[in-house]
Amino acid sequence: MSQTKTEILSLLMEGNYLSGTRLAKLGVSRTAVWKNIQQLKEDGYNITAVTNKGYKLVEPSNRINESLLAGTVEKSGLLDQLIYKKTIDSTQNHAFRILDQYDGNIVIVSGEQSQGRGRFKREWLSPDETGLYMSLVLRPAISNQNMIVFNLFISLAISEAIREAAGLKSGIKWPNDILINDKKVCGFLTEVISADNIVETIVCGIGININPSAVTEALGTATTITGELKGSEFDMNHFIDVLFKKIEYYYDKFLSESFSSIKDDWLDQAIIFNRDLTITTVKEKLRGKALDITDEGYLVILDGDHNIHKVISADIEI
Ligand code: BT5
Repeated sequence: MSQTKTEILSLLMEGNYLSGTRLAKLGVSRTAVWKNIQQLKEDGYNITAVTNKGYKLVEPSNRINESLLAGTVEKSGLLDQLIYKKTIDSTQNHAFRILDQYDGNIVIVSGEQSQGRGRFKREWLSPDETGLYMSLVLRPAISNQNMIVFNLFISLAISEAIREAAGLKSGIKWPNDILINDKKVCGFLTEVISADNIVETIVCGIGININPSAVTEALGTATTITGELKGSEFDMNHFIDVLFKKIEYYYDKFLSESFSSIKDDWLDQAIIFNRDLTITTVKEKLRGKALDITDEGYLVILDGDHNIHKVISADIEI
């Protein structure tokens, strides 16, 4: 991703006409500027050129694209590196392939995945240009024990971003889904590399359905942000901006504070309480109701025989 393209985009996003002279101050030739403008158009930006005035951004792109993401990563206090692929097997797999090649925190994003994966080798359907598929590579150096609540912070970050930027009432289905109207709009999975009881690397893969597709519709259990908006305006730039800011905010909080600092907000958005649940853990299948979540991140379940169970990871059917 060229620095020039990001700079041109941020100048255009300011909303004024950009003359050739102004753009040439970037230290590149007019031809290079023109080429970058063509690439931005390919990324879905509607840019016009008016004689004697210069280029103007008529409408920002509503597609997830490298230029947009590069600008976001540049502003980020959390992320040092963006890796963008038009298509890939899985951003999660790619993260594991390349994480030793870079220091710092990385985000890998792809326009589509041919082998997107969920937990327990399940599939994550990732059709072209309909979703945000990304993996965050983070280097926390915390104890394994402290890692347990990570998903709680991330789930709140994603759900808040959807609520704030899209105005939709999303809800957190513990442990790793975000739903709208009881249908899955986002799934994430967290994998770690740890040694001597210290988590060295977190690889958190997040899939968010943005636009409807036949593939996800066929699932029957999935939904998308623009599908739920039913034609109301959706600003992709704003959504990406808010999402990355929320992730940064809640990741900082995760590193410095306990779950109790966000528990009330998390409970407000959780949708697993006051309903009958079927909970499948590695050990057993339970039917019951969720009573609470502990500060350590355990979900407290009351089963039909009035026994209390504390579960750390499970699949939940609502
Ligand atoms: C998850 O697993 O929900 C975690 C999904 C993580 C996907 C991201 S995308 C970027 C990164 N790269 C990857 O390869 N993966 C991550 P799980 O809880 O196991 O849910 C999987 C189940 O969700 C499937 O069995 C389907 O029932 C359903 N599903 C599959 N694709 C879906 C989609 N696009 N939208 C909603 N539900 C889907």
